[in-house]
Amino acid sequence: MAFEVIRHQLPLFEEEGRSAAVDDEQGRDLHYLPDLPEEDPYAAGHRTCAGCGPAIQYRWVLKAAGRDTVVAGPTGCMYVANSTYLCTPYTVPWAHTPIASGGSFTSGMAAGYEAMIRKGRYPGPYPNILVMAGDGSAADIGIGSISGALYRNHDALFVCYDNECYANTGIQTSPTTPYAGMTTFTPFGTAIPEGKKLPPKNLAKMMAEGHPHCYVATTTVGYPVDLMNKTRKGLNHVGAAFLHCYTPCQKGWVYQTSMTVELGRRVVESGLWPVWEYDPEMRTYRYFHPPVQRPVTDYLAMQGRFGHMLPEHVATTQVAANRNWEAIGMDVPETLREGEDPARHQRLHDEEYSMPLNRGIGA
Ligand SMILES: Cc1ncc(C[n+]2csc(CCOP(=O)(O)OP(=O)(O)O)c2C)c(N)n1
Ligand code: SF4
Ligand SMILES: [Mg+2]
Repeated sequence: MAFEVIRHQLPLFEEEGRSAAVDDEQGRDLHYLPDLPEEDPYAAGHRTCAGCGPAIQYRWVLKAAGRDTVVAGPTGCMYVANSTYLCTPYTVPWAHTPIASGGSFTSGMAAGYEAMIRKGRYPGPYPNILVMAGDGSAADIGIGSISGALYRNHDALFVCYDNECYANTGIQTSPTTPYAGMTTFTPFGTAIPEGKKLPPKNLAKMMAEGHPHCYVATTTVGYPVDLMNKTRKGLNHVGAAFLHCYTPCQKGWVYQTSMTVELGRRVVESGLWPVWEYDPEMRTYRYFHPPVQRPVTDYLAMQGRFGHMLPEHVATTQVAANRNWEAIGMDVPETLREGEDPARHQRLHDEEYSMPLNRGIGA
């Protein structure tokens, strides 16, 4: 006899007035809410850097998932910095996987729980099963195993915490490192003044277009309620889900440690990280339209990794942002169009900013 597999349906949090969907003065800072869960399956005491974006993401995702959760973590900062000998910050079951195997390991967990529940060997309900992999894992070394898991539609949430570099091994470039982002493998110099020459891989769109039966979404640590709700939607979706989260790396990007969440908003407001949701039933995208549109310099100037940029590099980045605005159905203001002209810029170091808060060291 086969037993029924009962699944959780996690309620969503009220978002209105709490995200960047409202003006700065009204709601930009109203993210820390009394009705969010008190539990922290990712407890204090880990050893990530101060201001670590991936650690913030881990905390919010596990808060949203709750106690009945099993989580896997492929090799990366969030494995190494979180698990010293006999000690992890998790109060839920956690397992490390090789960097390439986050998808296959999580497939096995999902298939195993299903089979055990059906056979009556696990009382259920089906737990929240998720993996949180870095960009080096999810967009590069382990993309095959995650794509396979999405394709086979295992009932799990596959999260990429994207700090836009291979952080744990010394800030090397990854496929999601942005154009002109300086890493230890993309130094700037006379031969290649921009540092990184290539545009970033559009991982989330690849996942949505390539696996149209899956729930896919993007988010950032700048919008905790959005992050938590998309976590819950991904877990509630019966089948595979993929969440791509922008998570600044203080050490690799060189910015003031208190600015992690601010970066998570400015990257959206400057058009460099479109926030959206893909609905697998309707096969449509729903794009978030931020109320503020900033020049890319408001974002770039906060980070030392961009401090070397020349006028033409800033203009190239503004071109990319403007194409993103158009792609998500927003008008491009005249001032931002003018920013496509290198003659409108100076070296990033000498640029003026409309919101000159906290310049990155070296920028
Ligand atoms: C097959 C394989 N290649 C290389 C490594 C070395 N390695 C360990 S952590 C890491 C960086 C992973 O980067 P990412 O997934 O982006 O996570 P982050 O360190 O940025 O958190 C690398 C390359 C490895 N463990 N396994
Ligand atoms: S190097 Fe970056 S990703 Fe790694 S722990 Fe530090 S801030 Fe976090
Ligand atoms: Mg990384």
